[in-house]
Amino acid sequence: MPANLPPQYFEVEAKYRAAKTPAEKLEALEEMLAVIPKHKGTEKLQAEIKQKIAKLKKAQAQEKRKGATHDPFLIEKSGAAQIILCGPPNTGKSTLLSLLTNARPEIAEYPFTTFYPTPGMMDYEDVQIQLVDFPPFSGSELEGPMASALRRSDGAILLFDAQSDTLLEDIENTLNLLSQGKILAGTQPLPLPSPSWHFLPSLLLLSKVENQDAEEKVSVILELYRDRFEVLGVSLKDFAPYRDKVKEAIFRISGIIRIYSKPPGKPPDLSRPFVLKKGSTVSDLAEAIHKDLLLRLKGARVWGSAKFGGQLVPPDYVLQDKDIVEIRTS
Ligand SMILES: Nc1nc2c(ncn2[C@@H]2O[C@H](COP(=O)(O)OP(=O)(O)OP(=O)(O)O)[C@@H](O)[C@H]2O)c(=O)[nH]1
Ligand SMILES: [Mg+2]
Repeated sequence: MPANLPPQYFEVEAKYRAAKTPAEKLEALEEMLAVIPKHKGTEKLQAEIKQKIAKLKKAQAQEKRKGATHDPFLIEKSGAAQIILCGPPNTGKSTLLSLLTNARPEIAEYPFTTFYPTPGMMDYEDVQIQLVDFPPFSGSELEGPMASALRRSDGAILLFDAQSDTLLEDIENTLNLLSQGKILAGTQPLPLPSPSWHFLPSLLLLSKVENQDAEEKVSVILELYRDRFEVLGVSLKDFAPYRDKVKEAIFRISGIIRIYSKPPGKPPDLSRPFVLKKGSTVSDLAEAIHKDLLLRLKGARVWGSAKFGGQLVPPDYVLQDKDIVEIRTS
């Protein structure tokens, strides 16, 4: 039986052939099915179209599932802490990553260069800290995956261009965007508006500080935000004089301490610290060394933060960065 197809059908068929994306193809196929006369002569053609539609729909569903599991902002943590570099476009985030790690992100004079988060490893004395270069914040909304990544991280560097004519606005916009994701940034812990909020340890870094005007702006920002942030002005063009200060500041917000364990009667192993969270106690260290150690723990001798070297301290003694500890068991 002849198909006797109407001209309308050939129009949508041409559209189908011209379609570039699977979504366009699917749309054209559905139109073809709608306009095709439904009689015996077109049954075979109808079946073919339906088959093509089913195939495309299946592929689309698969893509969606893949997309759902592939979140570029799910950055696997490595090293002792993960710190995110974020802020408005073109402030030097990628430049900073390239100066402090071996990562080689794209850097350009124009804004919106970085599309995906890019990690790199920064050596700080005897630990490694992961830095993640973020795409710039923009618009009036903080994307959900970005907010989640910030909440999972250990801290952030909020980077701004000191030469921007709208520096104060840039800073306030960024803080507002973070607030939208219920993220409160600050260098020292701050009271949260409600328990669903998250405190993000952060530094306020100002780049492009290469003239008097920019230096004066840094002083103003320092004055305005001194209760909330540690503020540092730097030039990433001539970074050498700032490098150590910036690395130390990053370490301070990372929320970690390094503890060197010392076997009784032997010198400490200063090459491999135990990395613990700030506020950790002798008990936490014992647990990190070996679970069984905790059961037999009596206390420790501490060199460093203790009043005198080798002082005996109880299990709940709070350790400080670079303490040397000799665990005492029963
Ligand atoms: N003079 C000067 N230029 C800088 C400084 N920091 C960055 N730049 C320049 O600013 C431009 C932007 O640098 P990027 O590192 O790509 O900035 P970004 O923040 O990663 O930019 P987006 O990915 O677009 O958000 C580049 O041309 C850099 O060379 C600085 O401290 N001084
Ligand atoms: Mg970038």
